[in-house]
Amino acid sequence: MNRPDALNSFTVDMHRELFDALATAESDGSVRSIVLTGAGRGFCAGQDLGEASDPNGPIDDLGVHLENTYNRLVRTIRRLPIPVIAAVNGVAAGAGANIALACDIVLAGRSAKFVQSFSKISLVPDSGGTWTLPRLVGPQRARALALLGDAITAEQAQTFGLVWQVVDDTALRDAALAMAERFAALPPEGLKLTKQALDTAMETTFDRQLDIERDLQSLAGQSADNKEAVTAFLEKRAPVFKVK
Ligand code: T3D
Repeated sequence: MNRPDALNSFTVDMHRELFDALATAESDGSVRSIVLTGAGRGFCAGQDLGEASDPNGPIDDLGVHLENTYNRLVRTIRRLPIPVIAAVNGVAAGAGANIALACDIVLAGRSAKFVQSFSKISLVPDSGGTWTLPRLVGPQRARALALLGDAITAEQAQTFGLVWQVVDDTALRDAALAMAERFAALPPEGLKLTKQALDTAMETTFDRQLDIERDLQSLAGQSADNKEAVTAFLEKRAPVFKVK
């Protein structure tokens, strides 16, 4: 995200550019993971409030706008067959916080902050926040975060379960790229099916999830990636996965 002067807050144009970039990454076929981060001192301050309140601007009804932009973005991130890493390099506010939480792995620089700033401007947490937050932090913390709109530090966010790892600010970029390289070295089919399994797990019963694991494992077991990984293990050599 690259509007550093406005803390990478989203405009309609920025949504279009990010969506195009994700679509290109997906259709390329050789892309094995994505790192989402912000230019400058912030990750993302959510919706550009100047654009949202401009009577001559592109936004009329917020619900329509949400469906066409943030909902489309977080749905895409969840549906992508490759891991998406959020490298939260500073403040992540409003939709910016919840876009980070929609990613598969959240890394944060030590100075990062997470703010559900919606209540301060009389809006509802969006971009999946009302779904993601209680599942990640539990109902009590979710309510406090969403209703108070207090900023929490990267360390607190990690304690709450919002963040996988906190690293020094100067080490964040390298940590995110190193993780992306780790994903690039793993067999992609298994990662894709694992994302699918984890996505359904939050909404289903234990019994139904066992059925889903069985079906996805059946697909995974038939994949060339699984055969190559197991053969390489038995032959004591590094696996070579084919780029699709
Ligand atoms: O469908 C729909 O559209 C609804 C969707 C809503 C999604 C949402 O995300 S709603 C929530 C929108 N975001 C916010 O309410 C956050 C607003 N920003 C802030 O509260 C603060 O800026 C931060 C806590 C994020 C950071 O504070 P601080 O002190 O580190 O920075 P700052 O000085 O406030 O901001 C730096 C610049 O970025 C400043 O511009 P300037 O004065 O240097 O020219 C500021 O105006 C600009 N900026 C920050 N956030 C936004 C923004 N400009 C436009 N929109 C912003 N959201």
